[in-house]
Amino acid sequence: VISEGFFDQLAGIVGEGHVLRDPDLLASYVGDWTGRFSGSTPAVVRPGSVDEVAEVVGLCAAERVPLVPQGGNTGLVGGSVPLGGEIVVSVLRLDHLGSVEEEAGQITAGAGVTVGAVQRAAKAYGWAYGVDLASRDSATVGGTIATNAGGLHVLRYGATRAQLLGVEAVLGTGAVISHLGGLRKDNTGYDLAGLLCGSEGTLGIVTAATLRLVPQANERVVALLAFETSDSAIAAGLALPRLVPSLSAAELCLGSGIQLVCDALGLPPPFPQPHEAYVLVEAAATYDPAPELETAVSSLAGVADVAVAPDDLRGAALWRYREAHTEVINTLGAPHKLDVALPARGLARFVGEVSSTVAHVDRGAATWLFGHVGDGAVHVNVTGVAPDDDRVDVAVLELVTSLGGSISAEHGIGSAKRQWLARTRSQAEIEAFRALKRAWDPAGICNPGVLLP
Ligand code: FAD
Ligand code: 2HG
Ligand code: ZN
Repeated sequence: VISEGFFDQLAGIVGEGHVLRDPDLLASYVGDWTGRFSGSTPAVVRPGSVDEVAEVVGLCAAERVPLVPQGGNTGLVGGSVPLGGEIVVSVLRLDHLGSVEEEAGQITAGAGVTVGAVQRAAKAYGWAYGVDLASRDSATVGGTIATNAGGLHVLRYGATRAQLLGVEAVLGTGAVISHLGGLRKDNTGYDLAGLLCGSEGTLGIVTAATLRLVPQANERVVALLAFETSDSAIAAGLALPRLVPSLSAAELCLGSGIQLVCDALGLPPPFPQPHEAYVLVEAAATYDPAPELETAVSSLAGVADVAVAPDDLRGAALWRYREAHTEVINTLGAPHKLDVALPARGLARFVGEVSSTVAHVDRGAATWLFGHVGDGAVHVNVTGVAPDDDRVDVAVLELVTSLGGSISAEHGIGSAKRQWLARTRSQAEIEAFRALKRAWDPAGICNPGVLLP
């Protein structure tokens, strides 16, 4: 039981108006984006500076009060909500965005700045941010670092970890570590930013980061390729990064998912006839990338039809068929989300088998597959299953691990997959995780319900 004095002390740090306790105000902080995970909290605290974050964490550590750091609350593995009654530390007020360092190609941003805001700032100076995802206008710099978010351009620029030049963070002890100098070369010991990246709020709270920017590639071509079989679509998705130097995305969709998106949003079908599978491709460069994409596509086997966007508007319309999958699947009820990666040789077999694996466990379940085929990853969404019935999760993850894959390609472990960590990380690795956790969060207050089994 937390004493009233604790909440008074919190209010003393951040101001009374930034300690929310009214149940109506708490609602949006305790439930996750998918609707599958919801908890409760005695309070949401909204610090406005790194010093306030440090005082809040220090107080929580002293009083042994567990906390969940939260950014945009778009995470998909139940890691951003207080499932164990923790207090929520929202970092959305850490929204200071520094100016783009034009020559160095970098920017320093507060943890609460959205990815979309970083992208827009970069664009204004002829640069771009290498990470893009459909949640861009809610997902934050801090949240994408904490989850090492991937997104649509990993095959070109890497995931969030590859963009990090430095972070500022408050560890679970309340200590502030800051390394925001932004040097491209800086080989001076442990990569603390790299460790915080993907730590899912279990080691501390990221408060700011210096991010590398990438050159803007103004010439762009977007095309949707239709295939008669998912095998040929997957083979194409895996081959394209090698064939097209300017490739910036290769995304798989299946006929059933495209049909669902069209029905839900009232969109026209992309082709006169439906096809079993599709790969959405984007190439971007400082020269016209269309000829090299065209040459590559003409060498692919099993292409049934091709739609090339003549302009950006039509390009965005083609992207909509792919990007809308997440929001449209949500209309069917809270999905079970299994974001997995497979070795290239096992991906087609996985995609071919996973729907029947799910149906075998639960005949009423529907399986939706889409995602970053160019990275060897696929998003498995299962609808028609109760939120707390994890039999299909078990069956899908068993199939993934039996084929040598990873139980999380990019969304993280969260609370949803913590019991599965030992399937992809060895006992020695997990012990190293725990040692780090003990050192950086000795009171065990930072997101205690996620990541570690
Ligand atoms: P939150 O959801 O608030 O938190 C996520 C995790 O990070 C939690 O464990 C939380 O405790 C921790 N955390 C948050 N902020 C901090 C901080 N400052 N310090 C320490 N820990 C913190 N993900 C992808 O990887 N690729 C995609 O393509 C993608 N597309 C998406 C599309 C949609 C429509 C949606 C809804 C989600 C998508 N996601 C995707 C998932 C999600 O957007 C990412 O995981 C994102 O990184 C979460 O950022 P956030 O600010 O919303 O973090
Ligand atoms: C995407 O790639 C996101 O669109 C979300 O990672 C995936 O909804 C999902 O399962
Ligand atoms: Zn994704």
